[in-house]
Amino acid sequence: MAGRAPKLRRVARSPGSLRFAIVAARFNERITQRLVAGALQVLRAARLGPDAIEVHWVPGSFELPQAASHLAATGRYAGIVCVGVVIRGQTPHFEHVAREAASGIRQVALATGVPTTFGLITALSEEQAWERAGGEVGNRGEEAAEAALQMAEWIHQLGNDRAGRSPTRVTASAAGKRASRSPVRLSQATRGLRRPHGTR
Ligand code: DLZ
Repeated sequence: MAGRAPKLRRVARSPGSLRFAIVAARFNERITQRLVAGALQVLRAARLGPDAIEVHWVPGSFELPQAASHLAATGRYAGIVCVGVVIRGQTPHFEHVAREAASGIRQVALATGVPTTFGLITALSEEQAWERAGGEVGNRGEEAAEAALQMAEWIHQLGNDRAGRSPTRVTASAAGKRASRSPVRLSQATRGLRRPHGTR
């Protein structure tokens, strides 16, 4: 049975300089637009700063991991939400694109430590895809945005987040500018969000 998007809660205060990126695949763009809208809605509900959400478009889902990797390497983002729509066609192309997107996104998250979430629809038909883009079966973009917020918060609570503070590769002058920024307040962004299953 298909899953449903979690019910979202809003948060009370602005976390200032915290940034999130959405990376979206243009293939099946009309459906992907719905995923982007869902992700934006969740991130805006978290009351991030006015310039804190960026949307980057790439040609197809295959390119999502590479784009996410470049974004993560900047050290500017507390989370990256990848969205795309892969629909089964007449050839095994579907499997290659879906598999590489999934494993590439996982690799970016593990290699960089930046929460990089999987907001892809992998569907057998266009109808199934629409159902998962704000239809009967929820919105994969919303879910991936909420997962990014929750992971960013959890990493912050561990004291392991570096977003907006000390990226690994920066010039001396860029490092100076970063050091003068106010610290990231992740808990403000995600306060009130649903906790993962099985936790209190
Ligand atoms: C080529 C291709 C095909 C057949 N199907 C999809 C799809 O269903 N969803 C998607 O996001 N992208 C698809 N692509 C494009 C690839 O992701 C990629 O952009 C090209 O293979 C170029 O690398």
